Amino acid sequence: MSMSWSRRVGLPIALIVASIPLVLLPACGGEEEAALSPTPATATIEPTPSPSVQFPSGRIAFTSNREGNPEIHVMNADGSGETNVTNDPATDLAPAWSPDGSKIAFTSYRDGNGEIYVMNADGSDPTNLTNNPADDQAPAWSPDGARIAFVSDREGSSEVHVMSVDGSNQTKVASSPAGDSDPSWSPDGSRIAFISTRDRGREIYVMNADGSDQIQLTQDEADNMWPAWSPDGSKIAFNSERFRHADIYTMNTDSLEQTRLTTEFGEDYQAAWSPDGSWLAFTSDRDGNDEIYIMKSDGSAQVNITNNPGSDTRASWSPVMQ
Ligand SMILES: [Ca+2]
Ligand SMILES: [Ca+2]
Ligand SMILES: [Ca+2]
Repeated sequence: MSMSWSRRVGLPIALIVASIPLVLLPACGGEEEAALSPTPATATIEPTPSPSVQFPSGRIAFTSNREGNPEIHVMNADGSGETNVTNDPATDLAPAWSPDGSKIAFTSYRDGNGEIYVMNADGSDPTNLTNNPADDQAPAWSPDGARIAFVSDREGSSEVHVMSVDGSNQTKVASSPAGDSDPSWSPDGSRIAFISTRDRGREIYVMNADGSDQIQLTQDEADNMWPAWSPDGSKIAFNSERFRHADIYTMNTDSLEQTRLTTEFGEDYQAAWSPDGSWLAFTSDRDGNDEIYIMKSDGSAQVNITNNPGSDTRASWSPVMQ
């Protein structure tokens, strides 16, 4: 009798017990649960920035899918005044400001494959610069405004290319059988930092802008990605997964000494410098989905400035303070 009872109710009880954590987790709603949850259920929680944080000025472009597909958005550096400037049904991502702040280069798939586009900062007059059937992406504007570095797989593997801002003179500058990506110019325009997989994982390298004198800067078991040269040239910000999750680091370009800036649970990546070098924008999913954060360049005052359930990534800070 008891065996029969337990057989009959054993499965339902197990199902009920198993379902309790699923029911209770969203109701618990603490910060730890929110950070651990893969869903954006708690994305509307407002951040609680320190009242002492004085937001920097300037504008930040970023990629967001909050309106249904990836678009370039522009906002003030305190998160206000956010505007979708591409408004195209295709995927638009990876904004890069021109040095004078008047234009934004970006990657778009509106023509069927990745192309480098440039538009005015208000989104007007988008123009395809690459016009190549291969995948062209990850634009980076040279500090003198004359050239744009980008990544293309038009000859097989992904390689760093450079072109004039009108799309002419598209030239491969770095070549290896491995994939190279994520170019970032030094502020004097003489060198380009980039990522390569030529030494197993992803590592950060620098080279002269013509591709010569390639030097490996990071060498460890973790992936090191997204180099961003500081405006004074003294540091390269990047992210590394050496402590399991991606964190933002800076590296002194002379001593190669590294400083870890983020320690929160979650992925912190894609650092971008403010024009005066005192702030960094970056992407973090510590609040449950990708958001743009800013922090001071010593890692203090980390604040979520997007607070949107969509995916908000790839910040680029306008070089012009306004
Ligand atoms: Ca779009
Ligand atoms: Ca293309
Ligand atoms: Ca978001």
